[in-house]
Amino acid sequence: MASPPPEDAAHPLTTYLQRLIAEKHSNLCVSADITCATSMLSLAEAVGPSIVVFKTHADILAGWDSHPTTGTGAQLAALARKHRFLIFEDRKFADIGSTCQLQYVGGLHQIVTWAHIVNAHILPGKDMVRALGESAAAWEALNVSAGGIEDEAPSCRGLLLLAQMSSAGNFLDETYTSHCVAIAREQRDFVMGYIAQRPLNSLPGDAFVTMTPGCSIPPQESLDDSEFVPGEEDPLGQQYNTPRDIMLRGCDVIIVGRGICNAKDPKMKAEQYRKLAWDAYVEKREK
Ligand code: S5P
Repeated sequence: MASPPPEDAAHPLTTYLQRLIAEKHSNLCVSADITCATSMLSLAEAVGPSIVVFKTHADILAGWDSHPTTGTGAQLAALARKHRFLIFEDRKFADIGSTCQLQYVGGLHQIVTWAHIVNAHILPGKDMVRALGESAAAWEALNVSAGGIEDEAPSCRGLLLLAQMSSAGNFLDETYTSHCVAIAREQRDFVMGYIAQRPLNSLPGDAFVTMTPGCSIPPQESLDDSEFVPGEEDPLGQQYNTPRDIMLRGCDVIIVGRGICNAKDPKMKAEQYRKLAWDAYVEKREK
């Protein structure tokens, strides 16, 4: 990988994401929590204009086609270029460095070839973050030498550290979160930000993006009954806040799964989330 960026430089994907946010008036990441590869692609096509990030769980998808140029990953990458969004594979790496490298580049999904962003738990320690970064750098070099595909997005890969989780009773306490922040600062050439419930930037050089799951619209504003209630948990301990609350905390992106995937009209629902989050984001910036 190229020499590390200056202390206060944001990761190129973070800079690009901020540009997409400003140009698309969107802080929305739709999480494709559905189990069919074709439906996942249809969802990306439908919500593409309203989003800045499309999050996948490749391992829950039936019918994944691993062909390098015509398969599911390649088709999703084409949709990302068409609608201008980043692809985030929510793989939550959590193994030793060597195994994580294999999981990132190999197997059925070959994640590094189509996902701009992946995420990791830091439980195994910081060498695993370095290991993923090395695999990303190897892919970047290969892609450049192969001529790459013409793409407005930077041809590099980024990592989000899971610094805080949305589920009730999780064990990611403040000490754990502060270790995430330390690792992010140390490896900022690859780490672009956090999955967290609030922004964690506190030093002048910090330019990490914050993406926040556990987001739902209050029932009185909801156009259908697909949502969970903010302030309450789903039956399995997921906790929700409103797009407005999350944006007013200073987070950059809301992550919404079932609230949009299970809606009668996901395209319309995505627009509703986009607008609620964007209005609150503007309000926060003007404060
Ligand atoms: O702390 C977290 C981290 C993640 S990445 N809590 C989460 O819910 N997620 C993911 O966000 C989760 O895996 C799911 O894909 C999505 C939230 O889905 P929803 O249906 O509750 O909106």
